[in-house]
Amino acid sequence: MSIATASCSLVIAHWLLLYMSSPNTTPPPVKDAQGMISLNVPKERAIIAQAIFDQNNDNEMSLDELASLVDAAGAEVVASVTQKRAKPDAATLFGKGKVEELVNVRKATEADLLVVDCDLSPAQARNLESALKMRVIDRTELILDIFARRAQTKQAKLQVELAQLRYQLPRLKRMWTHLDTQSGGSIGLRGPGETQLETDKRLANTRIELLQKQLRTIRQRKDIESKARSEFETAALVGYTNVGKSALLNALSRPTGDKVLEKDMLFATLGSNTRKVDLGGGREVLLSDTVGLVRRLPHHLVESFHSTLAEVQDADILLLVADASDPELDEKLKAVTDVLGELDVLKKPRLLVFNKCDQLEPTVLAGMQKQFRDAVFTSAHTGFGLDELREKVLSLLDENDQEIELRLDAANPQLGKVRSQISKHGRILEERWEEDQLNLRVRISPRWRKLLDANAVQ
Ligand SMILES: Nc1nc2c(ncn2[C@@H]2O[C@H](COP(=O)(O)OP(=O)(O)OP(=O)(O)O)[C@@H](O)[C@H]2O)c(=O)[nH]1
Ligand SMILES: [Mg+2]
Repeated sequence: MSIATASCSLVIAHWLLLYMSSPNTTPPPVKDAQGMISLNVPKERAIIAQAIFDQNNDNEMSLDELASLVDAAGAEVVASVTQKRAKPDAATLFGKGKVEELVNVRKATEADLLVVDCDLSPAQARNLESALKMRVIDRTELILDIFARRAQTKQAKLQVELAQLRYQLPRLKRMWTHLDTQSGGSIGLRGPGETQLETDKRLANTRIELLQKQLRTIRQRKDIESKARSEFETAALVGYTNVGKSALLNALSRPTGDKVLEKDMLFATLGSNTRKVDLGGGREVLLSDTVGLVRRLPHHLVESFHSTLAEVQDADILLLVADASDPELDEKLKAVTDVLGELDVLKKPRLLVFNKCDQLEPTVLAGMQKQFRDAVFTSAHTGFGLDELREKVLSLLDENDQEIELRLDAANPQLGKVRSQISKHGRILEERWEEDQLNLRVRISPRWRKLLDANAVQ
């Protein structure tokens, strides 16, 4: 399935019409190694392009990431083009000369589509398409497409569809004109007028409402599930995509939990997975893996994935994971911090975790350790630094703990249970018997204290 068709569910229906009326029948879909549906057709050939403007340095990262995103969407990069300009051209983003160059590159490489590393206005996309005579998609459409291919759970699928519809709604006109040219005026697609466009908008809006309702129901069910385990403190692994968050979750929870998917591809994880992790001394924490972030993450996705990212908002502490061996480490850390700011969680206690340290020269590692004294340096692959990570998580939770005195009646049938729960969720500092009462001085988590209060234990 092509990137442009996959990135738009409304287009799919019309594309299917074209497909079914075509005399060349293509073999039925097959599943690839990752269990994803792939049509037995050659990979699409993509030109990737970047425009760097004087007023916006954020664009100045290499095109490698865009190439990886194209790869993750199942296409092949055949050429890359960069332009530096003072400001974007309102009609075509790139200047006239660059557009001509792109026409020549398309002819030389026989490319099928152009992927632009920034957001295009509907008009810019339309103008570029007609000048280049090939499909043009922007970074947001590409990321939405990857999410659509990767979504496995019902929640993720609904979230992606919602994000796609929200993104496509103002662009419906472009899709229609685009298909109209492609079809050469096939029956049912000829000259769709304003009425059809209005109908489509209404249908899209109805679908958006339905998706929002279904997502609310899933969220309510998850709320109930998370309340059931609310006695445990929670930590969330957050970070750029492909830094090793899932690998760390697996390494820390081994051998108790089933393994979650860790894979060298962008956006391997789309939902959230939670495992219990033993921090030592009998104390446990619930650790959640979350969807990977990316610079300039489409706003529609952040909004739609709100319920998945809610794990981050609910967490007591955050483990901000970065790939220590990544040359673009600083830019990516900044991108993650920006999203955390958008989620309003920057006040939560957090720990910086530099993973993939097995990829570093010892001298480089030593230099980073000096520079980031509060961070933890790990390798999910070799196990390096994992004990220190557990200790630091423990002390971060400890800082949050509150010291209280408890008096338990010896005749209280819950005595043994309460005592063992306290060591799971905190520390017993002092223990004294006074006649038929057990006096405890303890440090416990605010969550557990709430539970004790609710159960009138004092
Ligand atoms: N060398 C090395 N590779 C690692 C390490 N940790 C993870 N990886 C590899 O990095 C790739 C990405 O790992 P994941 O755990 O899937 O990364 P992630 O952060 O969960 O990625 P997303 O789910 O896409 O956000 C995989 O190929 C892992 O095997 C590590 O400590 N050292
Ligand atoms: Mg992952």
